[in-house]
Amino acid sequence: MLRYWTAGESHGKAMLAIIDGFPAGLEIDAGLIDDELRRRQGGYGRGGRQRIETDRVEILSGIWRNTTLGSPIALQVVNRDFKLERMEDLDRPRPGHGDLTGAIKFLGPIRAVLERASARETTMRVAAGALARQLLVAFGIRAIGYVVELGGVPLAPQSGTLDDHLRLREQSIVYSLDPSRDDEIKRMIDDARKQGDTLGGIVEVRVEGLPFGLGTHAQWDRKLDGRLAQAVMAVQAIKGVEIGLGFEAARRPGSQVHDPIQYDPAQQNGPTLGYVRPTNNAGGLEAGMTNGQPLVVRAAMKPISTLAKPLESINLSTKEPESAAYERSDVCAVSAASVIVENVVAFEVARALVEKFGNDSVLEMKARWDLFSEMARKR
Ligand code: EPS
Repeated sequence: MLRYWTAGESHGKAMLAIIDGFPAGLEIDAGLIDDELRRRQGGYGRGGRQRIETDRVEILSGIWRNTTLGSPIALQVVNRDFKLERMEDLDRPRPGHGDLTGAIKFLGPIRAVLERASARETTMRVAAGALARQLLVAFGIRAIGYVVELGGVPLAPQSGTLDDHLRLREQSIVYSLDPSRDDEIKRMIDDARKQGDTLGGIVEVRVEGLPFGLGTHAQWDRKLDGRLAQAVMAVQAIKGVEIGLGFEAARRPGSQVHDPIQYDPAQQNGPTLGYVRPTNNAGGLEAGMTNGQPLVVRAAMKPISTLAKPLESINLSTKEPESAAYERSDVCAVSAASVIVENVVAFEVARALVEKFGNDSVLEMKARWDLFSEMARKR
């Protein structure tokens, strides 16, 4: 099984990830991991911390001569803002953060909880995902994440190819596919900053080139839709996950939801095997399995809970009402969330890929992929 864990506190020495079950024989480009880390640090609305950090991955194990060994891969990103030993505790929990609940649950300081609850940890989810997507690319599978709504303003994805979308996203300061709206969005984020407020939004991830049959209908904890929902929902500040039409499907009759099945022999060598669908309302998943269509996942991010103009809270020492604590933070991290969700989704897809085609070596996976494609075309 391909899986990973992370470790590290926001202002501790370093952030770490251990990736276990990664197949042997894949050439890895660490620069591609750094590219994703850099993107995660960007997007208009980030705070002072990102001017301190320049996240770069160090590969500590599992890779030899740029090639995976099949043994656990350890990744590290050093925190430049390493100051945990000198940091004070907080006494006024911030509504929306884990401060109050964590301090009570662990019977300890708020600092002990917030350091790990911090979205700094997503550095390593991105690093693990950016590694896993190199495996996907070896099979012609590509993912893209972008912002589709910010502060309540829709930024509708334009039609076009994945490469068109990559170019548009590159131009946008908030990683949307509609850079013409950037000025308006920038003003909105600036206003929120002036008012000591924060903004949330919605991000979308699209994965193309997926074969039929990743995931399974057969058991609840192996259904790919379920796994994606768990992985995405577990990203800091995410409050909702949708696949394909998502909640909108509940509002329409079945005839306007389900994607008709057609056959086009000209496409039988592509991921659809010729079974084309005029719509993709299912978002690439039926019964927890990929159906040859692009995977489409959306996630809703709440506004960051650290407010420069703090909300009402209680001083835990005196139990008297006081404003919540304020620590340096971001005004809007929805762009960063698009990078995080993109890489988290990529990891889950890679996990499902090795479950179907094996995780000993990339060579064996490729042979099994080819055999399956041939057999599936004849089905
Ligand atoms: C965060 C608070 C801020 C953010 C941080 C998440 O950190 P600091 O307290 O050091 O200013 O910048 O996010 C990151 C450091 C990051 O790399 O994304 C929080 O409380 O969740």
